[in-house]
Amino acid sequence: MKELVQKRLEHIRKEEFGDILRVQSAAMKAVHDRMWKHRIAHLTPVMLSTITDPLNHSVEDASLHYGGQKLELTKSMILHKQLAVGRKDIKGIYIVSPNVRLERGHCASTGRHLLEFSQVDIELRGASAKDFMLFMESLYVYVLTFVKRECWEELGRLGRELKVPGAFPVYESDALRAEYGEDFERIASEKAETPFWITGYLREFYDRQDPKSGKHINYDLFYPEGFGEALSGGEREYEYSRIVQKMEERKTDLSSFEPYLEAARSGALVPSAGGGFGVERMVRYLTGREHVKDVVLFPRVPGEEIVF
Ligand code: ASN
Repeated sequence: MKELVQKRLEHIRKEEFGDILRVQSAAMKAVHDRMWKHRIAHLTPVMLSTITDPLNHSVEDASLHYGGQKLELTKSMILHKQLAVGRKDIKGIYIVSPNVRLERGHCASTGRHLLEFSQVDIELRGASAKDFMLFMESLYVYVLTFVKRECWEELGRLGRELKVPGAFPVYESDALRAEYGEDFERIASEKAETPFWITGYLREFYDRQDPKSGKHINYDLFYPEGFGEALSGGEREYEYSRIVQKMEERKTDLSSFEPYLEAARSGALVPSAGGGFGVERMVRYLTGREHVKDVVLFPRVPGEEIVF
C-alpha cells in the first residue's frame, strides 16, 4: 500500500502537470465562451438515474440500489439530453458530464480509455447532422486558436506544435473499412494530418437511421496523428415506434427503458442532433501526451488499482 501511495503521489506531483492543467483550463474556458455566444444552455450533470446510455459495447455493471430503486451510474447523458431539448425555449444544451464505464481490461492499452471520464455532451434542438458537424468544427477551431494564443509558452515547454485546421474531410465508414479493414479508425487517424469525420455507423438505437435508405445518420470526429476518436454523435430517433423497432433489432430489454419509452410515447422527444467529446482526450491531443492518464491527476485506468 505504502509504495502504491508514493507512486500515485509522484504522479500528482509531476512537473508537467502545471502546463497541462493550464492548457485544459484554457480549452474549457474557450468551450464555455463559445457555448455562451451561441446561447447553448449549460446543464449540471446527472450521475444517478433509472436509465442511461446502453452503449455500443458491453461493460461491467455500474448500478446501485437506493430507496427501493435500481439506479445506474451515468454512462452518457444521451437520453437526458433528448428530454432536455424537448423544451421549446431551448436552442441547445451542453453538460460537462462525468461518465462511468467499467471497461474490460483490454481497453488499458488504447491510450484513450478511463473507467471514469468527462465528456462535453451537446445536443441541438431541431438540428441536422450537417448543422451539428458545422457547429462542432467551428467550436474546435475556436478552442485550438484560443489555446495556441493563450498557452504558447506551456505548449512550447511540452514540445507540442498545434495546427489550426481549415477543412474537415468526411469519410464513409464502409469505404474506409473496405480500404483498411476492421482497424480503419486507427489507421485513418495515424495517416491524417487534420481532424476528420467518419459517418454512417451501425450502433445504438438512439442514432437516427433513415427508414428509406437505411443510412445511419451519425458521425465520429477523429484527431489526426494517431490520437484517435474525439467525439461521437448523430441525429436522433424521436418517434416512439422507430425507437421500439430499433431497440427490438438490437435485442434491448425494453422494460429497462420504460420511463424513456413512456416519454417518447407521449411525444416528449423532438428532432435533434448532438454529440459528445471527451475532455481528457482533447487535452491529451492538445498537449501531445501518450495516454489519457498522463493528463489526469486521478486517472482510473482499466486494470489498475484505484488508490485515491
Ligand atoms: N455523447 C454521445 C452522443 O451524444 C453518446 C455517447 O457518449 N455514447 O451521441
